[in-house]
Amino acid sequence: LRRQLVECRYDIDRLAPHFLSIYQSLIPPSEEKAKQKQLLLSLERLVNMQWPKARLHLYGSCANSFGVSNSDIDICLAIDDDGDLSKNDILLKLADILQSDNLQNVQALTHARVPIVKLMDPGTGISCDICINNLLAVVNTKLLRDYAQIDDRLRQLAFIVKHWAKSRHVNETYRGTLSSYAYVIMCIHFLQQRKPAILPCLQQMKATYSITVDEMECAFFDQVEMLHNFGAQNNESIARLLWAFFHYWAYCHDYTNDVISIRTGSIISKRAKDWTRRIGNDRHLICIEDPFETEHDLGRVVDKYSIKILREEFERAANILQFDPNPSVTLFEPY
Ligand code: 3AT
Ligand code: MG
Repeated sequence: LRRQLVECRYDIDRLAPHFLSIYQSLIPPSEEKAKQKQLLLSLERLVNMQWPKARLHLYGSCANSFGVSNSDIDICLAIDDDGDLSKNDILLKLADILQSDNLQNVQALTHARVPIVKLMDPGTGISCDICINNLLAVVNTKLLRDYAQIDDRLRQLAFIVKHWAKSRHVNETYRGTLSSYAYVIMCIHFLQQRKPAILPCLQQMKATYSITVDEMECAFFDQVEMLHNFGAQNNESIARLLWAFFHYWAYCHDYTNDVISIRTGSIISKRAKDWTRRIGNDRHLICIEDPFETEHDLGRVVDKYSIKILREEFERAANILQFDPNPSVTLFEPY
């Protein structure tokens, strides 16, 4: 069976227009972006009345260019610890400030894994989560956004993979499947590995952007406008790439030994990272290295039950793209 599946169907490229139109239907309209910017500015004005030097940054899918319409927005409050206030104090103070404005459902979740203030802006209907000083997320958001500008096929692939993952309920970290962030990293890695490559490895190139966050140096090449032709030697269509992506995760990835790494633009071994044993809750059943926090396995949420579900879903997707007469419908059938 494995051997049969290595060559994809002869007419795979004819499916490209179907997948492109699905991609297009998922892209948020530009008015939505404008509304988000507006909300960000008005929140910043409020925050600055209390903390004049504090800044608000968008991160996550509303800023990394992998967001679909009507997503909630993720905001990071960057504030200098003036020593007196703990993170929780800041969070509670922030909730107070926002509460007194015309915002709804303001809630401080101080005990969450990432503590946040949640709120809803009745003017725009936009919901947002605000966290404190999570600058690493702001930097990894920039890395993803920069990759997206190099070749359109990354955004196309990642939108469709995220749409598939949501439809099939395998984008639920609280139930042991993968985050959207992890799926985008998997797509970047996959496009770095195509022959010829569709994406470069920005962290291995001469750094033009560098910032130190939590004593960690985050550096990469960010003049991506110079890389617009990078993938031009490769003319694979989105349909072919989608098939190859699922085929890789269904039949080719070595789950026992390999870690995917967009930081190095290669596959590295679990042994080299000492990810061969379960330590605490880290089981390393599917290994996806975070580009900056290299000791973090983005697959650490996956357990012995959910790994089975994930792999079955990768196989299902690969087989649908291989054999199904109408794959652009079947692929996303609700679970
Ligand atoms: P959705 O469109 O909301 O599904 P998203 O891109 O907002 O996707 P997530 O909700 O998974 O993605 O995460 C929001 C951001 O938080 C994305 C990334 O900048 C950061 N982030 C998420 N998970 C991790 C992680 N494990 N390590 C570091 N940063 C992370
Ligand atoms: Mg999000």
